[in-house]
Amino acid sequence: MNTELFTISIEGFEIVNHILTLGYATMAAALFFFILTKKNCLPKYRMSSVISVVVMVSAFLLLFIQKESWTAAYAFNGAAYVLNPGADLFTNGYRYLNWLIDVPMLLIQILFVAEIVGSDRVRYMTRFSVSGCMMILLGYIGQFYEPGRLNESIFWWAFWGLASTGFFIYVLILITRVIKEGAAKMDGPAQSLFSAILPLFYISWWLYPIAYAAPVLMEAGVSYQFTIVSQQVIYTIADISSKVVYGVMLTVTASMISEKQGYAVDG
Ligand code: RET
Repeated sequence: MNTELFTISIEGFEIVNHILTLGYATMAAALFFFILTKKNCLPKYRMSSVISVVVMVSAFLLLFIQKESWTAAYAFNGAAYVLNPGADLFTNGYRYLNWLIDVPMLLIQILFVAEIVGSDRVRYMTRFSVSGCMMILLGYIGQFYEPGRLNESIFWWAFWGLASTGFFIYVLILITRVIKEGAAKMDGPAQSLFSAILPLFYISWWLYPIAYAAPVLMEAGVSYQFTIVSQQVIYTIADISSKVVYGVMLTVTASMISEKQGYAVDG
């Protein structure tokens, strides 16, 4: 193996270390936010906060492991960071298993604030869970063949990535419908805030396939270091916006519409 190819500069190594730490520290901080603000809304909306708590715990653990995996995979050779002989390779695989929990949770969470109830809720829950999990599982298979890995195969990486994208498009169609349906029941600032979740969703969720595709840059001659560092930066921005910012927007919307319905937070 040509380990030269896998050299990371001090700056590159530290940026990834810092950004992964920022990621799990944000999840830990937001965990407290969701617990402490749970009672700011009517009981019918509280499942949204409960789901955010579940997502925070799972993301905290994953990002912590991800950072440990990063520091273990490389060793300082006096000038730069190189692959640590005998250590496990750095892998994004854990992320996918975390998404398997978080993706259905994030998609189901919004149904409570959008007040989609009864059989409609069950239908959306089923469609979201099945398509969300399929999207992740197919992407998980594909990431084993990522360009730059020892067993790279551009064909299989693109094949599974495209198959996964089919389910992603379906998720986007469904979420657009849910956000429009929910917003139609609201008015004033709550409606504006809730509607703003749609662009946030589109931007933050597209970052994941972009990070998946980033290694193809290496085929175009971009360095391993630049590719891997930008991939981790993109993932972290995506994680913070799709889980934390999204959850906070839902919590604030829920408290606004609760107040409108005469709910007063006591204590
Ligand atoms: C993959 C594979 C390549 C094609 C597509 C993908 C989409 C991933 C998405 C992930 C979202 C994750 C979230 C996690 C939050 O915890 C699997 C990278 C389309 C959209 C929101």
